[in-house]
Amino acid sequence: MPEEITQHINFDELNQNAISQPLIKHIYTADPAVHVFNGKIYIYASHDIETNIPFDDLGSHFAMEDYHFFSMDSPTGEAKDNGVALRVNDVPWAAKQMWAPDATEKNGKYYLYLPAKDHDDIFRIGVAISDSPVGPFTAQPHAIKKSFSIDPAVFKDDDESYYMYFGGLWGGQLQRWQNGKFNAEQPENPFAHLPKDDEPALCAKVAKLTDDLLEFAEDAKDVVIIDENNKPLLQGDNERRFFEASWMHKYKGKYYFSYSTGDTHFICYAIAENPYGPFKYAGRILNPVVGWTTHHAIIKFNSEWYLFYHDSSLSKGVTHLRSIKVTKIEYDEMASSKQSTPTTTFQYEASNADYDFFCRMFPNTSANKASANNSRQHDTATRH
Ligand code: FUB
Repeated sequence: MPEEITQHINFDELNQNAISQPLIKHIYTADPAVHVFNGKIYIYASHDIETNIPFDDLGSHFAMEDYHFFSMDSPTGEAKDNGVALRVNDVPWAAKQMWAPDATEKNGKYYLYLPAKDHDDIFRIGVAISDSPVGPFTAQPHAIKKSFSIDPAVFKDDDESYYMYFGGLWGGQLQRWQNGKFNAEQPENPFAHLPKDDEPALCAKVAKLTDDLLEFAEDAKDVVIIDENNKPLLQGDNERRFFEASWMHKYKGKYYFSYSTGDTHFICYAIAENPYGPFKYAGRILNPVVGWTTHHAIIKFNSEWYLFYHDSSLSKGVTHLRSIKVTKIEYDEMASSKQSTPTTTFQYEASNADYDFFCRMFPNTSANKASANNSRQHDTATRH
């Protein structure tokens, strides 16, 4: 962690001006996946920890070992830590790096979906089950067959079908699965096997789940995001193309797929008529936050919409020590009704206020600068 580069930053001032404060301060938490079960809010989070693992662009320093999940009576209430819900040592197939989880409910049982590296250093996604939304969870002996990569987001549609959206580039290994099997060549190189800039972008994946929610009911399909000309986004379009952190929600009968653009640090979204897409690119939800990664969840609670996200403000810029926050969002119906292709359906000025302040702290910040420097080993502070 190159401390000297963050020394000029007044994090107290930055944090005071932030639109939201960390929900949880006694441990570091990240990658919120959030659901409302029986009228209560549950946050399924990564549990960030300090390690001695050197930074790299594979994210090896994100070496999380367990999960804690949180419950809230309302988005403005306290986030209660319900203790350790699952440890990596209790997952037979998993060796390390418990990254962003998600969960769902069916017939009174709770299903946790967890990505972790297996004993061959390959990211897989497994399931663990509990009678309680906060665990403890019991892991299935094997990962989901034909699962790969990271960041599962499980979406329950109105017809009671369940879909998993997943995938992540670089350390998330999605680029290693282009031919249906793991490409192990150049294991230390996060950029190996990526498409060229003028080729179609790698897509997140979607697969319907079996009735017991334990396996894929089909081979995973591409979540294609198309541009204003109905052409798939290109790999070089890194301010819009998918990188990681899938989330799905439904609004007025349409499917909203949202995701992180990774090395340009935006949360963007795209809209489709059905859960498989294609999804038309529609705009940004969240500008870059403090820290390299950005990851979010969108929920409806008591008729209002909320964005859960994380940043590294509490740790004063340490990119792998993050904290979950929440803020209200609104749909900008005016903007979307004026345009045949909506560009900004969400109104999230609060995020822009944060971003403006952030730009003043880091004067060279701009989306273009962010995209020019794509190294994951730097935190946001060191990028500028
Ligand atoms: O927490 C580890 C990784 O960082 C997640 O899987 C990504 O979405 C990013 O937030």
